[in-house]
Amino acid sequence: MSSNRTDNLYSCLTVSFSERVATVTLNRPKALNAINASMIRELSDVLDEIADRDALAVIITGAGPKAFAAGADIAEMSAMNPQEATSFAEKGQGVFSRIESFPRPVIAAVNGYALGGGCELAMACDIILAGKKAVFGQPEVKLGVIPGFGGSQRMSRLVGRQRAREICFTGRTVGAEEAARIGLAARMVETDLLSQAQQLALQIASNGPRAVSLCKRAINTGADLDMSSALAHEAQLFALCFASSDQKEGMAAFLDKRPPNFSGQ
Ligand code: DAK
Repeated sequence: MSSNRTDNLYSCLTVSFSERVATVTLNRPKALNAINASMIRELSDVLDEIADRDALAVIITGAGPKAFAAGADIAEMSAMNPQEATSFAEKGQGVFSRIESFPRPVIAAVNGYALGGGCELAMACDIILAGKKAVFGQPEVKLGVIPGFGGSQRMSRLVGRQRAREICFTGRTVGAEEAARIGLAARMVETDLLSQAQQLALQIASNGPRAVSLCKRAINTGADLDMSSALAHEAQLFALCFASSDQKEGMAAFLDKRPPNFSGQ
């Protein structure tokens, strides 16, 4: 399956599909892809479209050379009344949680500024690839607010509480090398960020789709449980694999010394 969507269903992002990998590009480059209410709504819609089209992996990146997303849209937020702020917060948190629990792996290809809500969006993804010019940070305290799309929680889970405090209290930026070193990013990519992200997505997509999906669930759910509950949860998901044709195909293919042909069932 390979197609590029050009019918402009979305105003703040674009989506294209290639070899069952969906690439979502945040597309407000003049505002450094700042996340506004429309983009939040469209992110939710595009997840529906990706699920309908049965893509096996998702890449999220930013349009233009400068930014993944420079945060929530400060101009839009500054004019919000309390009801609008509540709705923005609920919808934003909702869509980020949806990315986190989306049954397919989601890779953030961070090509520039990922600040505030942009950093929070990247952290809601499963794997962050940091381009050489990636710049992460939670500068909300400089605006007199705190991270509101889960940043304080996801940052500390990724890099540990000590480092999360230092990053969030100062609002300082974190470059690509440091991000990779402290576990905020999986790794730094020197060149060709998007093709490396596509390569990673294809490598994941060649594995049993159901197993990848259950593995994501095991890691994410287990992270919030004590070890013995997490192991019990892992055992349940492991057992579920044995009700799938992917498990039968994967193991039969190994024994037959041939590549597997997974159906995702
Ligand atoms: N919002 C709106 N516009 C933005 C923006 C943003 N976050 N970031 C940049 N822009 C716009 C700039 O206003 C400028 O527009 P024009 O003046 O050209 O019309 C254009 O993008 C280019 O930006 P600059 O001229 O500033 O470009 P520079 O290269 O000089 O600087 C920069 C790049 C990224 C260092 C700088 O733009 C910057 O500091 N941007 C703001 C970064 C920031 O503070 N981000 C955090 C935003 S606060 C909550 C949920 C979520 C949140 C809070 C609560 N609840 C659930 C309660 C999230 C909050 C945030 O994300």
